[in-house]
Amino acid sequence: MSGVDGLDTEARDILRDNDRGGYTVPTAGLYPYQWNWDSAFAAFGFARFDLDRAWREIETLLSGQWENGMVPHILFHGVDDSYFPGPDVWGTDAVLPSSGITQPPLATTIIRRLYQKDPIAGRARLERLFPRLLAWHRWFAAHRTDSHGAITVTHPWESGRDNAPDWDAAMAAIDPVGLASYDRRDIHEVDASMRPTKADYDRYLWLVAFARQRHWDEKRLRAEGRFRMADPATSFIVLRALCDLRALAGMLGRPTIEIDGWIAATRAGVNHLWNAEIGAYDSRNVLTGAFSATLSNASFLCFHAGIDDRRLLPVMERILAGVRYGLPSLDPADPRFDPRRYWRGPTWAMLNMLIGSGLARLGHAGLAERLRRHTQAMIAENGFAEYFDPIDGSPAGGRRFTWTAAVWLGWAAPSASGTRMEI
Ligand code: 9WN
Repeated sequence: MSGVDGLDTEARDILRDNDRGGYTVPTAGLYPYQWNWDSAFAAFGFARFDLDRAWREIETLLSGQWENGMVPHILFHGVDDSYFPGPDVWGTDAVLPSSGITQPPLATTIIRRLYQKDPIAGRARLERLFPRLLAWHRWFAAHRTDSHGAITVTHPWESGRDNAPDWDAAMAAIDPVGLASYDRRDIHEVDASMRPTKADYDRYLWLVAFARQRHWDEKRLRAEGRFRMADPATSFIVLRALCDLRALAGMLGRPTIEIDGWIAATRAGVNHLWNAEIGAYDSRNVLTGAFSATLSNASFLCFHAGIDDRRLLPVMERILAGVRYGLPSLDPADPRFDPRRYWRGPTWAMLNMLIGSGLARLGHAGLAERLRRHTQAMIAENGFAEYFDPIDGSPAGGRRFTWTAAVWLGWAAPSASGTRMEI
C-alpha cells in the first residue's frame, strides 16, 4: 500500500474508531462527547464512504436541540470524567444533557451537501431535519444578532476559537470572583503550553456560572451578559449556512422570505466588522463597540461565505509567504502570535478547507490549491493532529482527530480530487 493510500485508510479508521454509535467524538480522551461543529466535519468525512452514517451524525446532533431552537455546542450522551466541565457544571435542564451555548452552524451547509450527493435517499431525512435547522437559525436571528446584523457569541467556547486574541480585552474586563476550585482535565491529556491559560479557564467557568445562575435565559443574558462579541468567523459561517438553508427551502418548496431577511441582515452585519485600521474583518465588542484589532484566519472565512473580498488576497499572500504550513490562526506579525498555543497561532486544517473551498468557488484557483497543498503536506508529514505549528508543522493538541481525518478524506488527500464533495 502506498503512503498516501495508507493515510486514506488511517483517516477512515480514525472516523470509525471515534464513532460512539450515532455520534463521533473529536478525539478519544481529551474530548469524549459530541461537539457541534466537529460533528458537521465528521459528517463531511463519513460522506466520502458512508452517506447513511453521515446523515446519522447530524440527526443525532439535532436531536439535542433545545425547545427555543438552540443546538448545544456539547451533547453529553453519557458521563466521562476525562472532560471538564461536564453536565453537572453546566446545569442545563435539557432532555439530553448538554452545554448551554451553541457553536458555528456548519451543519446546515453540510446537510445541503449530503442531500445533493443523493437527493432520492436524502429527501425524507431532509424533510425531517429542515424544520430543526430553520428553528436553529431563527434562534440565531433572535438571540445572537447584534444591532448591525453581525452574529455574536456569548462565550469564547461558542465561537469554537476559544482563546483567540479576539477575546482578550473583553475577558480581561471580567473579574472571576467567587469561582469554586476546579480540576482541569485537558492539561492531563495535552501539554499546558498548547492550551488556554488558567486565567482563560477561570473566566470560561465564571461565564458558565453567570449564565447558569440566570437559568440560561437569553433575555436576561442579553440585558446583563458581560461577554458579547460580534465574531467574523461565526458571522461568515452563519451567512453561508443561511444561503444553503435558502437553497434547501427552495428544493423542498418551502417559503424563503424569512431566510432572505436573515441573509440581508447578516450581509450588512459582516460589513460592520471590517476594520480599516488592520485591513481585515475583525471581532467587535458589542458592549463597547471596540474592535479587537486582531488579524486572524477568521477574516478569510469571507470566501467561505461567498464574499469575494479582493482586499484580502494580498494579505493572505503575505501571511502564506511567511510560514511553511498556512494559514496560521493569527498573523505571525502580531506580537501575540504563539505558534503552538491553540487559537493564537497554530494552523487548523478544517478552517483551511472552508477558506480554500470558498476561494475555489470564487475562481481563485491558484490560491485555493496552494492552501490545499499546504494542508496536504501538513497532515501527510505530521499526522492527524488537532492543529499544527505553522512554522515547522509539528502536531499539537489531541491526536487521531476526527476533523483532521475528515478534511483529509474529503478535501486534502490526493484521492479526494474528483470525488470532492464541494463545501
Ligand atoms: C471547548 C472539540 C472542541 C472544538 C473547539 C475547540 C475545543 C473545547 C475545549 O475543542 O474546545 O468547547 O475544551 O477546548 O476550541 O473548536 O469544537 O474539538
